[in-house]
Amino acid sequence: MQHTGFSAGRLAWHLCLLSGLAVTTMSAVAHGSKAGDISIDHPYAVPSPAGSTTGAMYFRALKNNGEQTDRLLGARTAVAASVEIHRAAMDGSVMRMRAVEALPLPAKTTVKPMHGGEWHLMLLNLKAPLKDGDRFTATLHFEGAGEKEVSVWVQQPRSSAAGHER
Ligand SMILES: [Cu+2]
Repeated sequence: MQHTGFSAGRLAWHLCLLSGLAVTTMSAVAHGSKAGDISIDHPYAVPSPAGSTTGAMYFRALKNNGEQTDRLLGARTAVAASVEIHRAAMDGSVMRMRAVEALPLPAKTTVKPMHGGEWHLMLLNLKAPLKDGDRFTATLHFEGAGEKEVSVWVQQPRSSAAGHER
């Protein structure tokens, strides 16, 4: 599914565009957890724009400490009707994002699915706006590591994947 062509997607795309501009220092305040071999570093979401029912969720990092490739297959949360994994890519001079079936987590590798970067989780049909300072739980589904419930912090973007090494 392409984002372009329906209004919710356009708003969500806006969100990504705007958040990509904010490149400052990440706060020292963070949280994390583990699911099997996967270290889940600081799940967060950005405040949803007024009038939007779409949100975007990120991680400061997902690190696969294991010897086997794993994949994030999806997530569910009470705050949204559904969650999609989205990948952004340049299409000529336009950034487009589309739903993909999984976010690959190669063995012994750290992936940084931060805002402004290649990956995010799109929260569709939010039950209520996501406000700065909110926290909500989401259950992540990894192919190898299984399911893990995490706390997601809603915050204004403080840094971005742009310019970070993978
Ligand atoms: Cu998206």
